[in-house]
Amino acid sequence: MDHARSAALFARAQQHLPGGVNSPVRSFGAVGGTPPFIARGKGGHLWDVDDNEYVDFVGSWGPLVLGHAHPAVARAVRRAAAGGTSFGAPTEGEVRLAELIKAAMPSIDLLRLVNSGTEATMSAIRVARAFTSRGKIIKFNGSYHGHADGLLVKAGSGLATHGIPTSAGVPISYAAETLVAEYNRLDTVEALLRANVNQVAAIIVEPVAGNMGVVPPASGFLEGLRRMADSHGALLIFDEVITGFRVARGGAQERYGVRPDLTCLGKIIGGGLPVGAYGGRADVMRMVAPLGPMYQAGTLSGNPLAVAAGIACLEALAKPGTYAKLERLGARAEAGLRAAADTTSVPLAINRVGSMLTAFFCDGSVTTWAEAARSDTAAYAAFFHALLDQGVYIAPSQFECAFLSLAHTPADLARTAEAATLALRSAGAA
Ligand code: KE4
Repeated sequence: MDHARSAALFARAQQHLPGGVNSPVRSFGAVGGTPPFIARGKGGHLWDVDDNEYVDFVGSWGPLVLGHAHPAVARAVRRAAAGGTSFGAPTEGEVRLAELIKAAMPSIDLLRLVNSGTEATMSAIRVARAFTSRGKIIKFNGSYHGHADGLLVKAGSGLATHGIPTSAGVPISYAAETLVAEYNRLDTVEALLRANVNQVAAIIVEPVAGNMGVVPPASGFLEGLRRMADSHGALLIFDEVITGFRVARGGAQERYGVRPDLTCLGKIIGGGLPVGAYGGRADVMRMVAPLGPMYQAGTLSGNPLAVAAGIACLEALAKPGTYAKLERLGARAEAGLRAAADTTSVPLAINRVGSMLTAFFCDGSVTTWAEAARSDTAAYAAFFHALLDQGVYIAPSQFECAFLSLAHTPADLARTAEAATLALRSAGAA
C-alpha cells in the first residue's frame, strides 16, 4: 500500500497539532507507524488520501453503527444546514431527539443534550454531587469516561486511599475526590464505600467495559452495584457513551435489566456528529439549571445539524430486527476470528457483547483490568499492521473495541477472517 500522501499530511499536521492529531489515540502511538489520513467513508468502508480502501471496524470509535455516509443521515444534515447551522435558541429537533432517547431508556425522566461524552459524564457527576451533597465518586481501574479532570484518575496505593492522576495538569486535590475500584470485583466497591461512609456521591461505571477492551459485566456485578449504591445512599451512573443504542436499543440497562439513576450518552446518539447527553431520575435532574442550583451550559448544545443526524440515526435503529442483525454480525465476526486463531498457536482471548468485541493477545480469560493488562501489546501492534496492510482497519490500541455496523456485509467479514488468519500466522511465526 502506498501511504505517501498520508505521510506528507502527517508531517504537515505535526507542525500545527500536538502529535498531528486532535485526539491522541488517532496518532497510532500504541501501535506505531503513520496513521492513514481518511478521505471518505461509505457503508462499512473507508478510503484514505492515497486511495487505499479498508473495511472499517473503528467506526469513529462507535458512533457509526449505521455505517459511513448513511443516506438518511446525510440527507438530514443537508436539510438542516440549508436552514441555518445554529441559533442558540430552542428548536423542535432537540425535543424530538430527547423523546427518541427516552422512548428507548425508561430510566431517563429528564435529560440535557451536550456536545460530547466528556461533557455528559462531567455533568452527571456534578449533578450527583449537587443532589447528594457529597464529594467523592467511585470509578473503576481501566475505565475511561472522557477527559474531565476528576476522571483522569487511577487506583492509588491502598484501595481505601484516593486516586492518583493519570494526566499531567490534574491537581492531586482533584484526584483526592475520586476512589478507584476494580471492575467485576464487588468486594473492592464495598471496601471503598465502607471506608468512606456517607461521602460517596456516585458510582460511575461502563456497564460493559469498552476502554480496557471489551469486558462484559460478570453475572451479578451490575445488580451488586445497584444494591450497594442504594444501601450507601450513592447514585449509580451508567456511562453508556459506547453501549447506548449499541448493545441494545435501550443500551446495557436494557440488556442486563439494571436501572441506573443517571445515564451518560454520546457517540451513536449524534449519528457521527457531536452530541452527548446526561439524564435520569426527575428528582436528580431537577437540580440542573435553570430549574435548580447545579450549573451546566453550552453554546452548541442541541445543535440543529448534530440533532438532525442523531434523530436520523435513532429512527433508523428503531426499525424491527436491527439488534438481531447486529448480534448476528457480531457473532459472525467473532467466529471468523476464532477460526483464524485456531489455525495458529497465537493465544487469543476474545470478548464480545453484541456488535462490540476485542481480541486480547493473552491466554486464559479476561474479566478484569488486571487480566486485560497482561496482553502482549507488541503482538497486538503486529496484528494491527498486518491487518491494515490487507485493508482491514481495527482499533490502533489493544485496549479498545472493534465495532460492527449494519453496513458490514458477509463479504466484508469473510475478507476480514481471511486477513486475520494471515495476520495471526505472521504474528505466530514472528
Ligand atoms: P468523548 O468526549 O470522546 O465524546 O466521550 C468520552 C467517553 C466517555 N465514556 C466512554 C465510555 C468513552 O468510551 C468515551 C470516549 N471513547 C474514546 C475511545 N474509547 C473516544 C476516542 C478518542 O478519545 O479519540
